[in-house]
Amino acid sequence: MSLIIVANRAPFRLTAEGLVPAVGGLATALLPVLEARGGTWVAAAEWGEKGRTAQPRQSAIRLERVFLSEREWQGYYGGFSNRVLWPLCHYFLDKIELRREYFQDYLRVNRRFAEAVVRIYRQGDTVFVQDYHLLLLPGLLRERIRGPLGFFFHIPWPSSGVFRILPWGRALVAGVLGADLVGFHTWEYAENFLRTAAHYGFPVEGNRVRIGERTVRVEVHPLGIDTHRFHELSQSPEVGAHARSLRRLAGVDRLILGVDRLDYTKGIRERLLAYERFLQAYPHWRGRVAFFQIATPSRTQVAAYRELKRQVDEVVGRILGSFLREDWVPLRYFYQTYTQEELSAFYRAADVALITPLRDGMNLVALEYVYTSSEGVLVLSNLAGAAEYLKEALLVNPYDLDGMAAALDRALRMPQGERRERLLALKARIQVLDAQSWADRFLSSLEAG
Ligand code: ADQ
Repeated sequence: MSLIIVANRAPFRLTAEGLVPAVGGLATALLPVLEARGGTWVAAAEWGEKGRTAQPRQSAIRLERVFLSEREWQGYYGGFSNRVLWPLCHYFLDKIELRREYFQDYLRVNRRFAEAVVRIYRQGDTVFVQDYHLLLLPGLLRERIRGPLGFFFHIPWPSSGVFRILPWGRALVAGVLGADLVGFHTWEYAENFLRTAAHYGFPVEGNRVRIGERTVRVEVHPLGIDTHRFHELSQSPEVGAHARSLRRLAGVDRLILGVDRLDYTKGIRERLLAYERFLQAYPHWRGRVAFFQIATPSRTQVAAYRELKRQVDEVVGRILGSFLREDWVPLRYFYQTYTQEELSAFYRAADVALITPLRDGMNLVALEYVYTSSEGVLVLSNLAGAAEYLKEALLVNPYDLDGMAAALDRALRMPQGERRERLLALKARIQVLDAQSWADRFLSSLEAG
């Protein structure tokens, strides 16, 4: 019996040799189980004409494409997923653009995904659906398949009062309840979901929700990282040499690092403002610290993301304008994508990681930093899912600029003994959250059902 994984995107890159695994949370977590059990990944078609028929190089895995018109993609992905659900679930209510056409495209595309799954489904297969792009899919599949059906939501499920802003809220919750098992990163999200379901009239008892004759289980399964891979990177001599060259580039005693997709949920602008305030309030650090902020280009078609880029560029320019000296560059801003090795060199070079999203489902960068660093301090937003697990980090409120500036000062002054102790405790917690064990835990619970 094989496994069918359904996600908006496929975890592959197209190369001259065909499709090879991409680097990333979902690829790491799910490709090994898919390869071990054999099965299919269903995703929206990408890579244009060239990639129309390419198949993954791993022989046990097949890719099933869902072909969408440009208009459908814009409405379903650019529209309902990224202009409605994404801002709503991260509590950015003023960024929501509620439009009926977006929902119609979202429904149409979820139906297309359902047809693709039904085409390849065989009795006894397990189906595992990913994330906010496909909320309606479990409901659409339930009528047509019998076997175990799981759903995992990777971003925060907001409080029911916020979710109810959506005119289609009930239909979306009923869609999710098509699954047998629904997973979230934290208890907060699971409880929010249960309250939302209760609000729409679905009976809730403990972690179970009834819909018609069926009972749906809701569980918490936090996703982690590939701990084996990041341990290797933490030991690699090449990565170490690159880390040393980054420190030479910084040219100061202490290096601070931020790494994010350029997304308004990640709190990049607020973090830069906090750094500016830190340099004002703790002037003795001037000339002795440098901040490297890496931002990966993301969703550049959406106006809110272009506006964010403008705002971040402006603050970067202002900080450099106020503080840059001939012998000191207080801030470097890298607007680009890196390989995992390159990113790890930044992690190893940094004395402090400032990971301060305004909201975040989990935040894997925080885990990657801790696992790769040997003496660093993690300053983490208490509004990231990861904060529920990483108790030994310095937790901050990402909206409180003074609080963040003070935490940065404390992190930079922390004695070596305390840094090591906290880091060891954090590494132990992250080991338990390993990405592959996440997939095993979720699937065994689903199949034990
Ligand atoms: P994201 O919002 O993308 O994921 P995150 O969990 O931090 O956030 O994952 C980002 C990944 O991208 C990390 O593995 C990181 O290494 C990589 N990355 C970031 N910047 C990069 C760069 N410049 N170059 C190369 N790689 C870069 C969503 C949710 C999260 C949730 C995950 C998984 O928003 O809350 O943790 O899914 O469920």
